[in-house]
Amino acid sequence: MDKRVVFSGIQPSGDLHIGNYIGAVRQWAKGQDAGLNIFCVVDMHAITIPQDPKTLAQKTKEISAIILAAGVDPEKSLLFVQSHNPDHANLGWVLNCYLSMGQMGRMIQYKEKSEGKGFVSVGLFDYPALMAADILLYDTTEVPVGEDQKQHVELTRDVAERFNAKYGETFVLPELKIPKVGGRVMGLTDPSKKMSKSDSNSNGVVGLLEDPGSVRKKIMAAVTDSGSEVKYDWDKKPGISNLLEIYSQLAGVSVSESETRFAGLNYGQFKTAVADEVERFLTNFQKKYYEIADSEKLDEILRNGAERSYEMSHKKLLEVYDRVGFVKP
Ligand code: ATP
Ligand code: LTN
Repeated sequence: MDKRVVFSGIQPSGDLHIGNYIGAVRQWAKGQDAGLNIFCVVDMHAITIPQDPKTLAQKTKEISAIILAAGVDPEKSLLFVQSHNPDHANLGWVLNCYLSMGQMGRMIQYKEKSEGKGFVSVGLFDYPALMAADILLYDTTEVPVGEDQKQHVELTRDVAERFNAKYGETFVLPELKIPKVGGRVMGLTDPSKKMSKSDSNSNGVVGLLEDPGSVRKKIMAAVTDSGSEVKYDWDKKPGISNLLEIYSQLAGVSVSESETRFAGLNYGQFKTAVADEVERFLTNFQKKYYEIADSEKLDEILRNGAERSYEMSHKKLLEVYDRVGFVKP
């Protein structure tokens, strides 16, 4: 049996964009034919910063449907909402007690998200303990995430090692898996910065549920570089290189194949071809999304995912409780 266990999570905050699709969600779908694949919509992580309750509920459903529309198949993979399985918070608490304030204070995400804020929750500081619990409950071997999550996966390995050394082999040490291509889709208005949900300039971001017509305008207005040749060269032509990557990822061809296709075209003609491809992709994607979002199946899939995840996680939680000396009820 394939012992590979893949676990990844995504927060139900903000609007998902093609960077999230290419760099994360689509990669999940691609890998799901081998091993056990578990994907979690991490609503408990989302409330580490203030959220409007109605929006959080709506985004939780929306992101779940997006994950399914991107090809994650509930027959092959598990998809569930973090707050539906109480084991995550319970193990998070235990792991809290094996993590030091010093180590947590060094987390870059915490520093970035707390900077300049009047109110910083203890939850934001403690975010990585809950993330470690998510991962360690399932004997996860691989965590496909972006570069920005590297430090959190390293912390997960550290706490697992510390626990194993004290109590005996309990947790499997997970490996970080950053996608080789598409790991960093850049913004359309500033190709030196990654496309990001929290970008204040929405012209740089292509939302997955955005009107394909207005996305077309954004692509046509995307920042290009000096010169006139369509060439893949991140140093000299970051704007063109980013569009070439987006095109090749969505059209399913290599970057060099795309370069050959566009040889001899000017920037305007090239952008029209990219806009056609993005528009085609979004139209198809949104059709699938609305079929799923409008059906009653979604709730059933999430309920089923939570039940199946609990069957696995609860065994691990009870093992941990036993190790630390909690008596059985
Ligand atoms: P924010 O900017 O608010 O932090 P985000 O757009 O970076 O949000 P996350 O929720 O942090 O999105 O990330 C969800 C997943 O999408 C992660 O695995 C992350 O690595 C991936 N991801 C985010 N932005 C990009 C991008 N521009 N290119 C490729 N992958 C991305
Ligand atoms: N911190 C991640 C989301 C996340 C996650 C996880 C990813 C929460 N728990 C477990 C992988 C495994 C983020 O912000 N992208």
